[in-house]
Amino acid sequence: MSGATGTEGSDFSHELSRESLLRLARREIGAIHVPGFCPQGVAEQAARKALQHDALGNYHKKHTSTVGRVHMPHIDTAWNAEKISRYHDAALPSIHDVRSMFAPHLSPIDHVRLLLQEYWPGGANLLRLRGRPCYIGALRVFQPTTSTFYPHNDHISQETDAPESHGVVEQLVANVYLRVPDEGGDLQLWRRDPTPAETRTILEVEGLDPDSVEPPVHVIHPQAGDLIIFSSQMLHAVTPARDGHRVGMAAFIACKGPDEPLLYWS
Ligand SMILES: O=C(O)CCC(=O)C(=O)O
Ligand SMILES: [Fe+2]
Repeated sequence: MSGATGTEGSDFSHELSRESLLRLARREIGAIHVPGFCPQGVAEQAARKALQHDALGNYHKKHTSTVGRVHMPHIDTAWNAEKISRYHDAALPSIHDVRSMFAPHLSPIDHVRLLLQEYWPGGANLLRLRGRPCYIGALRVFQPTTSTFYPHNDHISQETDAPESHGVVEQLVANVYLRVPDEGGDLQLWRRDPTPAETRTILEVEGLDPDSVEPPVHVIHPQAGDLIIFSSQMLHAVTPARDGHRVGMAAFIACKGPDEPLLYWS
């Protein structure tokens, strides 16, 4: 387990900037970890609301189904036309609802959106698929002791074949942590993509047996309020919490090259 200095060393940047984003997209660094990106009181206010939210449901998965989320993320559309349509209908009202959970403060995912727009050479924008806006800001709830994400990766081609998803050269994911247990709930990062055989297993059963993979390169125990951005195409995992809920906010970021806008969604 490590804090901001443990295994991070020179493989992490601790500021979100034009330079750190470009270096992350080129895989010259393993992550951007900004401690205290969001004030802890603001984070905790939203974590409390997430745990009581009417739209708190589970991911539509077999193995990660104990991980809750507020509003439907795109992955749960599962290539189903009716669900895709519902997802896009709900996208903007869901964004506005999540924003209101942080009011009167700035939502940290909105803050990330603004900084990406300002720093990335080609700017940044909300992803639209077949012209329709996506949701962003999915709140994830890991239950005490039972929720885990096995080693896996995330790529837009697993979720959609819409024309706007073509040409992605790197996919990142930004997580803002709102509540973190004292023990467990660690983020594990490997510095490699899955092999073709591992990719097949990830698609079939949502993740790899942790014993089938070498130890992770980085193990991070985030603090409430931290922002961590890393490549979602490389293997990563979340260990079970030990003594409480783990609540985070996640957004994927597709990168088509420095001069093209970054595209973000949940
Ligand atoms: O909650 C985390 O620390 C990362 C979860 C994850 O797998 C992701 O954001 O893609
Ligand atoms: Fe992931």
